[in-house]
Amino acid sequence: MTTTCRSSLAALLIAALAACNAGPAFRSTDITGVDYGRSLDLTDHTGRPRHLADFRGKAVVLFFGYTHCPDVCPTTLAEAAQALKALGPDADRVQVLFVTVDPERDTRDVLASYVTAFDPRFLGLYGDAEATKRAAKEFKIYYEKRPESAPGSYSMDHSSQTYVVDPQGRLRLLVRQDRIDDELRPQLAMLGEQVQVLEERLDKRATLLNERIDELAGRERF
Ligand SMILES: [Cu+2]
Repeated sequence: MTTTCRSSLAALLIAALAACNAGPAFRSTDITGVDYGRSLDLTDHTGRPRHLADFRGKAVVLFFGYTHCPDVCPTTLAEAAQALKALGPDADRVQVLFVTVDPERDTRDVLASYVTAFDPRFLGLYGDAEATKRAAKEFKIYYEKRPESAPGSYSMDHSSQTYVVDPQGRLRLLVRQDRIDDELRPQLAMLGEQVQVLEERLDKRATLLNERIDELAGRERF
């Protein structure tokens, strides 16, 4: 599982956002409760130190790759961009993170122009060799330099899975490559409905809470 990292990101987004049991069954692997993928300490392409906790409140779509990747990474990023577009305003609840496994060539500037070309909301993350190793290990990502015929040139083998971390910061899904693109639209539609239901529920709760506060405040006065 080292060459392609194409996956149906929409499925991930939906599953991560649909934080209720009534949601549809997703084909991605539910890895809720695993003891890895709990932290991430890297720098984003604007130079800001980033931790997984920074993204609480958003579903995080996380994958590891490198900008010289000839096919897999650009395909995945393009798919992610498409998924965000299809989410419309709900895309504000999603953060796509692209962690480079090739920090030697993927400098901050390279990452910045690469990821934002797909979607300006994407964040590229990088670290030094040690930090990269730690991040990859934490998420069980394999990567290795593969020298090519031209002197000094190389490609990177890397694991192809994409992860989804839920808005509470818990690693929830592992999505393997080659997920069916056909699922994209219908699942996005489902997501839209579920988000709406959740929002209505929250609105209702907020109203009830406000009424209760008013009631208590009223009592205090007498
Ligand atoms: Cu790649």
